Formats: sequence, C-alpha cells, structure tokens
Amino acid sequence: MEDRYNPSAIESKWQRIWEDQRIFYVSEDGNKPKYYLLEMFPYPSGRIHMGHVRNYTIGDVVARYKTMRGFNVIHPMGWDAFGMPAENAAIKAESHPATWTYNNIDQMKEQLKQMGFSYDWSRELATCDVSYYRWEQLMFLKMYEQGLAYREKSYVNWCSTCQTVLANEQVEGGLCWRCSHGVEQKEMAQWFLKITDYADELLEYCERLPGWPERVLTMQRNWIGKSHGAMIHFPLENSDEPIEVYTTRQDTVFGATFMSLAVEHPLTLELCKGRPEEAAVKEFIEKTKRTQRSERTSELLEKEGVFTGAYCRNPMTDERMPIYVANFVLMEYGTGAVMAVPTHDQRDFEFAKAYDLPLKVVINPPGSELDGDTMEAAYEEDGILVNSGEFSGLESAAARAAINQYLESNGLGKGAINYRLRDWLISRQRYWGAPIPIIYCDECGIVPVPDEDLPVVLPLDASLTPAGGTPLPTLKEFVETTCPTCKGDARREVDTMDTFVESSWYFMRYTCPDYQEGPLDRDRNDYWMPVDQYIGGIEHAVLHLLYSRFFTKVLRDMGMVGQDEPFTNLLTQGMVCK
Ligand code: ANZ
Ligand code: ZN
Repeated sequence: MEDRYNPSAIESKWQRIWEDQRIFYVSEDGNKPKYYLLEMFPYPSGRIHMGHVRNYTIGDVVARYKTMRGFNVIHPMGWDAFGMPAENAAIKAESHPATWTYNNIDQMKEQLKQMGFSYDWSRELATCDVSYYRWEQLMFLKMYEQGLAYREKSYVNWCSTCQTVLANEQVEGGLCWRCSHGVEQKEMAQWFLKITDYADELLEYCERLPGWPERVLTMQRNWIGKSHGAMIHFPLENSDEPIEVYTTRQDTVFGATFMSLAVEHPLTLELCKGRPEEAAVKEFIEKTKRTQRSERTSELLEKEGVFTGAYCRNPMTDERMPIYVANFVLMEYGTGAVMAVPTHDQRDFEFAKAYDLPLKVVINPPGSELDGDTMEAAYEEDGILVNSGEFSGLESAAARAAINQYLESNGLGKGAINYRLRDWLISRQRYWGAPIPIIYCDECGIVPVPDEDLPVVLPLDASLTPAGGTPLPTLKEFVETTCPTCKGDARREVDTMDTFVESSWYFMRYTCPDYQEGPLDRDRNDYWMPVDQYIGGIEHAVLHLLYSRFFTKVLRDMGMVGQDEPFTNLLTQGMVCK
C-alpha cells in the first residue's frame, strides 16, 4: 500500500472500476426501496465552480450513504442548456450558441467525472436537444387545448438590455434577474401559462411539505399572496358602469373620501376626455409609465397624482369622491382602482395631505378616539367602527363580514379573494430556446402545430448579431409555413419558451430519458418520483420550485404522472462566497 494518498493514481483507478462495473447505473427494482437523490442541474457556462462542487458533493455523500443502506438510489445529472449566456458568448466568440453549449457540456462533464460523483450517466439529458424539447412542445399544445396556455396583450416586464420580456418572478426589486437592468412596462401580446388556476392548491400544499425549509415555504406563500377582502362597486357620475375596487379593509368603506386609479387603468383617459384636466392627466400617465416598477412599489415613493375631473360616489354614504390617477396604484393588483381611506391607509394619508383631501375617521383604537384634524399618520390597525352607520360599534373583523353581506344583498359588491400571483409569462424574444409550436394564419388566427408535425426544430443556421435580439423573425425558411387548417400561407411563432419551462419537468424525464412514446413513461416515472431529496440554491425559492410544483400538478391532471408534488425534501445549500 502507498503511504501517501495519490489522488491522480487512486481516484482514476477507482473511477475506472466504477464505470466498468456500471455500479451507479440503476433500474427499477421492486425488491428494494427506491430513493431519488437530485441536485439542481447546472447551466453549462463552461466550468464547474465551487458552488457546484459544494452542492454536488453534499448530494454524492447522501446518494452513497443511501446506497449502502440498501436503497435503490437514482442519482442523475444533466444540463439546463438553453438560455441567453450562450447567445452572448457566441456573439463574442463568433461561434454558434449550439457549439458553445455542447463544448461546455463536454468540458464540464469531464470535470464532474474527475470529481468521482456517483451519477448514472445513462440518464444524462440536455434541454437544448430536440429529443428533449419536442416533448415540452407537446405539453404546451396539451395545455393550449385545455386553456392552460393562452396568448394575451397586456403590460409586461421588458428588459431593454436582454431585449426580451420577463416573468414577474424574474423581476427582483424592479430589476432584471439576469442583468440587473431596470425593467420597464410595455404593452405586448405574449404567451402565458395559467398558474393562477393552481394558486389555491399550491398554497394549500405548502402545509404538506414538512421536508422543506420554512423560509422557502414562507416565500412561496407570500408570492402566491392570498388575501380575503371585498369587491365594491362605486357608482360613477354620468355613467352606468360603476368603478370596481378590491379592498382588504371593507370595514373602512365609510371613510373612503376619494378614489385612486393606476395610470394603466382603462378609465383614466376616458374620464378626463374633453375636460380641462385632460392634458395634465396625459402628461402624468406618460411620466409615470417611464418610472421603473421598483420605484412605484417602494414605500419611499413620493405619492403623486392628478385629478381626472370626474367623480364617483361612496356607495355607503352617497358622498361625492373625486377620482385621481395615482403613481402608487398598480394595474396588476386587484382591479387597479383603490378606494382611498386616508385615515387608515398610510399611502392614502400622504396623498390626502399632499392634495388637501378630506379625512374621516371610521376606526378607533380600542379605548381611545382619533381626530382627523390632528392625526399625524394613518391608523392602520383593526379597531372599533365609528361614523359607519349601522355598522358603528362593531369590531373590524365582524364588520368586514357584516359589510360583505350588506354589499351582496344590495348589489353593491361582494366578499372576494384575491391573489398576488399572476399567470406565468413564458414567451421570450430570444433565439436560444425551445420554439413555441404555434402558427399564425390571417384566415384562421392562432393555429396550434398538429402533434404529428412536431417537433418544431430550432434552426441552427441562424447567425446572431452583436446588436442583439433574436434572428428567428428574419429566417424565412423558419417563419414562412402553411396553415395546417386552411393550407394558406402562414407564419410561425418566433418567440421561444422561457428556460424555466425546461427545468420544470427535467427531473421526471430523468426517470425515462429514452422513452419515445411521449414525454413520460408513467410506470417508470411513478416508480422513481417524487424526488426524495432535492438539493440546490435558495435563489430558486420562488422561480424554479414554484414552476416545478405547478408542472407536476398539471401533468397529474392530464394523467401523465401520479404525484401531487415533485420534491419531498428540499435542502437549500448555502452560497459559496469568494
Ligand atoms: C381600502 C383600504 C383602507 C385599504 C385601509 C387598506 C387600508 P393586500 O392586503 O396586500 O392584499 N390596493 C388594492 N389594489 C391596489 C393596487 N392595484 N395598487 C395599490 N394598492 C392597492 O392589499 C390590499 C389593499 O391594497 C387594498 O385595501 C387597497 O387598499 C390596496 F384602511 O383598500 B385597501
Ligand atoms: Zn436583462
């Protein structure tokens, strides 16, 4: 025996023996309990870094331990291989994203092998392979059929540096998650997946994931953001259509003295039209739209607005309420209209002080009395109702229930539940991604690519330009096609899918990477899934982990898999800092 540990001799010897004996290659075995150990797969950036080594070493230790304890352990590895860095690097190196990506995969695989990790390499997959994304296109079409994928024009997050739209989950503090550039709001038609259909289940199951860090579950709950409140109709002067607001504080409705609309609200321009206020409203809308989202949601934002010239009425008191457009009201939340209660909401308080609007106290703290003339800040807690007609004397919680009933029986609104979660925006104006299998025809409109015409292959003869942006719209052979329905001339969708779509189901494909009949072989999937232990970075607490949970539930409802949740235990390993 050597007296010194000689890594290059000893490790390569054993690694060769493991490989020859295929000891990490597993198949379904009814005699042993299964154990699925998974680490988040890497983006093939070029080289394994210390963060990977840490994550993958933890996983390797657990996988080997479980094997020694008699479990049938699956421990796969693959590549999250679509995405923008490949495009940027290819432009720099004057090569192609595919060349760059596959070279990196070769290098990184070599490095992982040198580390001696216990992977079953027969299950390796790269999401940029058409043999992978073709199944994703099929899932997209199934979702489209069921109304779970849809195209809609709306205000979306636009990063001008990355020249693409972003999902809400990819905007961090108003900045692009990838390049930290400020995100603007732009009105565009985009593709969405209906994750909101699953909001309740995603929230409920947070209680059934005891193997997840509480911190991650809290972030998911907050992101879903379920709140209980009311929709209230405020009659609009000179109109039959009332303004609808969402509030969680219907107990304060008697104190609503004005109304605030988001600049994007469809009524803003209509209300001021032809009035002396019109020019000022338009100018304010333009200015506010240019303000970055991060600023508009900040507590430090100076509350600004303009009067539209129009009025509505408080449905409880029949008092006139001036309608303002305000910079802190967001179109994506509730209805984009807020009943302003300056005595009990701090933002409304600051706004009312700035524009000299009336304050009316309707909630008193238990045992004391507020005075609207001398208050220095809003009283935002629950309390006892005053100046609220028949509801005066009730405690806030009881008043909320009673007011909901009153609203409903008088046709003025009703109790309502609201979510912060929005549908997942999945189209990207980027080249290096999976094509969305849709055709546009002037006669037939949006036509899904028939299953038998799949895959829609990403053309590899595109050349990227330093100016950025996707070359797909300029590739005639790709864009020009015939309509599957009327056989007339038609165009292909040129947007590709968010790479988070690929990572939402790769862990299932590992269970049957060679399956050709569909995305997943249900028998093998159900033998191995769910992942018993998942290991990865906390930066995915909302993004990847929420999307994967959503996909699992969608595939379950399509009968493709038998699980409710993908990951039983989650370990978020710490960050390695330099
Ligand atoms: C009146 C009110 C009175 C409110 C009061 C609060 C206190 P959460 O609890 O986070 O769900 N709101 C509604 N839509 C909004 C929008 N699009 N942009 C900005 N703010 C909006 O928030 C619900 C509360 O946020 C709602 O309740 C509304 O203000 C405001 F004393 O309505 B409240
Ligand atoms: Zn960006």
